[in-house]
Amino acid sequence: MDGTVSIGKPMKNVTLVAALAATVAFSANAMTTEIDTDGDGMASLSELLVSYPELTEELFREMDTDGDGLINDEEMAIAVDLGMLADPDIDA
Ligand SMILES: [Ca+2]
Ligand SMILES: [Ca+2]
Repeated sequence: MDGTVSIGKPMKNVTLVAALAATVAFSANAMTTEIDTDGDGMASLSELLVSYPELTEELFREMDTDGDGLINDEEMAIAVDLGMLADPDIDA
């Protein structure tokens, strides 16, 4: 007799957002004065293009998660963490 019972394995579904939120707390200094040239604490597309010439408007929109047209420190940290941008702290 084959008495095998198939039991579905519980899926561990950790949300990406929660993981990112924890990471952001440790990389709050992602925004640098090198990028934020006008010193308003936000990085615009044109400011980012100076440091990241390969940045596309499409990628910028993905980074701008709250859709205000500017990248704040948190959005910047997430973008760096996801590998969308190189870490600005690294000396080239
Ligand atoms: Ca700025
Ligand atoms: Ca934004």
